[in-house]
Amino acid sequence: MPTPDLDTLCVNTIRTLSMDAVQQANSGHPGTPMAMAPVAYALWQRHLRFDPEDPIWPDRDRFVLSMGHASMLLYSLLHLAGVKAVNPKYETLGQLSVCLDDIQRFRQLDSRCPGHPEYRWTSGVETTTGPLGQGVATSVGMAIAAKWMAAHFNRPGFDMFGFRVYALAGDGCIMEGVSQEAASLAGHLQLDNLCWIYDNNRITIEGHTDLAFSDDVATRFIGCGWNVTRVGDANDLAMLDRALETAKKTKERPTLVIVDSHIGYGAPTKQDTHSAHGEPLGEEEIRLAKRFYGWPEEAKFLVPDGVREHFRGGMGARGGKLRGEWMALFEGYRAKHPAEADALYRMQHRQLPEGWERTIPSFPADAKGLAGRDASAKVLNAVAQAVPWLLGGSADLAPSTKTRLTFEGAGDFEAGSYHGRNFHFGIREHAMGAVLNGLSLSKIRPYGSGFLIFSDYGRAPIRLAALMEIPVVYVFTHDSIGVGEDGPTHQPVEQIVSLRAIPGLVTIRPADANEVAEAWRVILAFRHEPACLVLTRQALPTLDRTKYAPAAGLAKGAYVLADPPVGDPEVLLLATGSEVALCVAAHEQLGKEGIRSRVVSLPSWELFDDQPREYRDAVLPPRVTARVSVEQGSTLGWERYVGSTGRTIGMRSFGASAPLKDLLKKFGFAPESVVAAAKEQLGGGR
Ligand SMILES: Cc1ncc(C[n+]2csc(CCOP(=O)(O)OP(=O)(O)O)c2C)c(N)n1
Ligand SMILES: [Mg+2]
Repeated sequence: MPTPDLDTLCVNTIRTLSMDAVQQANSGHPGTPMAMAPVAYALWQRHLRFDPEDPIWPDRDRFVLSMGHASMLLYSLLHLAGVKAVNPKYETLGQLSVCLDDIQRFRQLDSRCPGHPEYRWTSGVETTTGPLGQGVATSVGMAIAAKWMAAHFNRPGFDMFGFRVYALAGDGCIMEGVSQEAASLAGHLQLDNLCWIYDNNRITIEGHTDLAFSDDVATRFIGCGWNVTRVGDANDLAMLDRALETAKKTKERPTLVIVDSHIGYGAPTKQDTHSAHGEPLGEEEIRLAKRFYGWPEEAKFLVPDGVREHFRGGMGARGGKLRGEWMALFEGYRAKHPAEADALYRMQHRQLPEGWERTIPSFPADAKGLAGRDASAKVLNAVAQAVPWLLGGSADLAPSTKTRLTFEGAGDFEAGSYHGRNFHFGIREHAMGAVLNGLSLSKIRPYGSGFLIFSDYGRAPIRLAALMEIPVVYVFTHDSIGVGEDGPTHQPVEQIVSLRAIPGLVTIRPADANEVAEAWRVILAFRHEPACLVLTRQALPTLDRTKYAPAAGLAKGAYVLADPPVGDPEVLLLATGSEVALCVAAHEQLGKEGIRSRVVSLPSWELFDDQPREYRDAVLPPRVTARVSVEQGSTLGWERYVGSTGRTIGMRSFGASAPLKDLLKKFGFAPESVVAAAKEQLGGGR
């Protein structure tokens, strides 16, 4: 049994490291690490199945610090537990993930201890947190992943998966709507492997929570099907133990542990005040707090003898043993179930099964054509059979987005029946995004779908996916005024350009069924990029690829689809998605009038901008300055391709509710408009 003194010593080391780091950085949040140190300590040291020697062991328990501002709590733990660094090739390195120097350079350039925890930058950080509520919502995705992976991979005698997911939440996390969406989903799905610990300190930035929050949180969660338990004092390690044991024993319900704590615990004047939240304590306050802890008052960044050893003997020994057993089990699994073991390996390394691309269909030319969403349904259903860990669903719009996996055995992911591959996120776009992140962080290949207009509802997790460099796939349909009668509330205008503005996110708006197929080929090969596939509701002609260039050009983001039969082009017509066919029609018309135009299909700005200059100049020759872009969305940003003298045809207002043909006329999306713009670009004289 660990002696109580060593426990207290460890807890106070977490506290003082956090205070010292924030003070040295002269920025950060000391109060919550000071208050929650015993809670995190009890969890890590006595419960978490985590081996510091291998922080990516697949069946490890997950720990999410949803109140990312308390990052020093996590960094102190990572350091004291001796968590090792992992490189981008998923190799565990000998060195520490967070060394004392990183802590001393908290919030400084290149330190492994940035202001908020960042996945992929600091090993042992399971997800990036900071935007409140995201962490807890993401933890639901991780818990779902654990359930699915257990259902998919476990075999008699081989319990390969059974990990639990813990998240620490603050008042802010519980106030944010996304946590409610996620909690509702978690309760519905009966995720008994999930435990949130709510730091009920009643303090946020502006002061006491009485200012803005009077929910009965316990009742709220009970209403969502959760098991709720309380710990009246964050320093009560025995009670914390009991609560965590109860959580483990609870079946068919997630658990919320409400812990009453004192922000800035031990700080003589700042405890229980909001000034312990977002600013350094100050040297004098720190001295007095250290005195209260029985700590050497002048010592800084002190890790007393025995602390690291105590972590090693507790969490380290337990985690090491568990991981060793798992590795041995995996060897047996590999011998007995080689195909599953191979799948597991590929999944963990973000690889796909051999030959998966061969399942991608191609589509014959067809003037009547196919809606982008219908083409996508065909491609998705083909590739999903080759990639068993490709799973996803919709925020209640699968019949419209056509993302349902319909083949034999695909099934539904439901409470108590966790092997299905079709998810039902309910009308919860925001939580859907966070759950997708949690699935992807657990190495499942997830997709989520909805109407493009509602991408705004889930924008925060989309942004985080890009920041974390995880390959989440979004299928956004009903991508323009093409929606027609539903009107301006449902017609996206500024959504595509706002998604393009997110660094690292790849957006693709394909022009026809074969571009949709190529888009899936590109997207599924991604290992570190999230992607948005932007698709039409209405039919698009399937272009005759014997006449026009192959759709494989999509992989480069833009390609020359059609050129004049003879001579160099004098005007360039650039378009994405449904407007490509429009430009093709204009091109044919211009040709009849002796005007040499080139049609460039430009489905993905991001992919195109990544190409070498020679390729970009070959597609968009700099000497041809007569240029027209056509996209049924905001024109913002198209200047980068048409230049300051080019013409942009797009949306400069919201749409309207009417049949599509009337909208096309009203907003100027007709071949004649493109022809007229092209002529105008050529000086009007032609
Ligand atoms: C979505 C979001 N909104 C606002 C903020 C800014 N913010 C950071 S911490 C905080 C207060 C959080 O209070 P609480 O969760 O109770 O944490 P505590 O002060 O108790 O540590 C706010 C508003 C944020 N990080 N994320
Ligand atoms: Mg609080």
